[in-house]
Amino acid sequence: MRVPAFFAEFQQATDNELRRLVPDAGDPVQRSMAYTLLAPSKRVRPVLTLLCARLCGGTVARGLAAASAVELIHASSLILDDLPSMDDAALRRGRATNHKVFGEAIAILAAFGLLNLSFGTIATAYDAELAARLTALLSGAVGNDGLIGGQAADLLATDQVISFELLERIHRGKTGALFVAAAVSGALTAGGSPETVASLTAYAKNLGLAFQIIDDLLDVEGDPAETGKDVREDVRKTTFVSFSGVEGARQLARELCDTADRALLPFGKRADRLRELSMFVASRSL
Ligand code: GRG
Repeated sequence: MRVPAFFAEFQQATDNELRRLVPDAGDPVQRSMAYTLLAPSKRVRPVLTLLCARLCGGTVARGLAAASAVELIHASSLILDDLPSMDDAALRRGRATNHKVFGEAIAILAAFGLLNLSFGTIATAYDAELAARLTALLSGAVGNDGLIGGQAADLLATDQVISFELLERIHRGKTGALFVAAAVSGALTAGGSPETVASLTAYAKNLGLAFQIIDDLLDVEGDPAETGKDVREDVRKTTFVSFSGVEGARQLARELCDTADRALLPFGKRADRLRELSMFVASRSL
């Protein structure tokens, strides 16, 4: 399976900007940053940012710094997630995990380097008012109500029986929060109205959870040659698949994508690309 054809334009723009921000050269920390950041990725989150920017009448050029900042945060989280003290993973983006190549100390510094660069990129790309709004948005997505909180709850739930509500809360933080920030940041770079931002928030919230459910499914029945990461990483965790079974999880992801699409009704045909994105998310194998 491939990503939708329209991804190419956004992936290319993002990749070029990320290569400019973090050339694969220089000291070990920079090479370690580039190693994970520039490895093959679907770039779903920056694609979402740029689609939302366009939907709100903006351009790829103006949305690109926000899209890159979101991807920098994502790459940072992947390095941390794979560490021996977290998921202890060996394969990521089709390559040995960052700490396996650079060692744990450099990998941790590289993750901080990417996170730091994300906020620096926003600060230098936009006027003070927009930069402040985007910084607040992204720092909220990274924080205790987002990636960090979700990850902590996920780690504490290892080997524990947890409720569906807690499982959902974990993944709304670990995965959903950055999807929402990706969509909203794109809209803000294009001056999207509060109503538009609310609709895109609802879309991205549901899309992000669906994305995570399929991620759980791929942990069970995915092909590492296609996903580029280990399978059976989640055996000690409650997942959407252990809760609902393979078919139940797939159905749940479809329902969430339908709910996501309903939030796009106010945009009519202008949101067709976002509908294509949710169709991809519901059926992806990579
Ligand atoms: C301080 C940034 C920061 C994070 C600390 C480690 C952590 C807290 C959170 C982990 C978040 C995490 C890795 C969630 C999993 C999200 C997920 C489904 C990743 C796979 O994303 P894809 O399929 O990967 O989009 P590619 O490689 O295509 O980008």
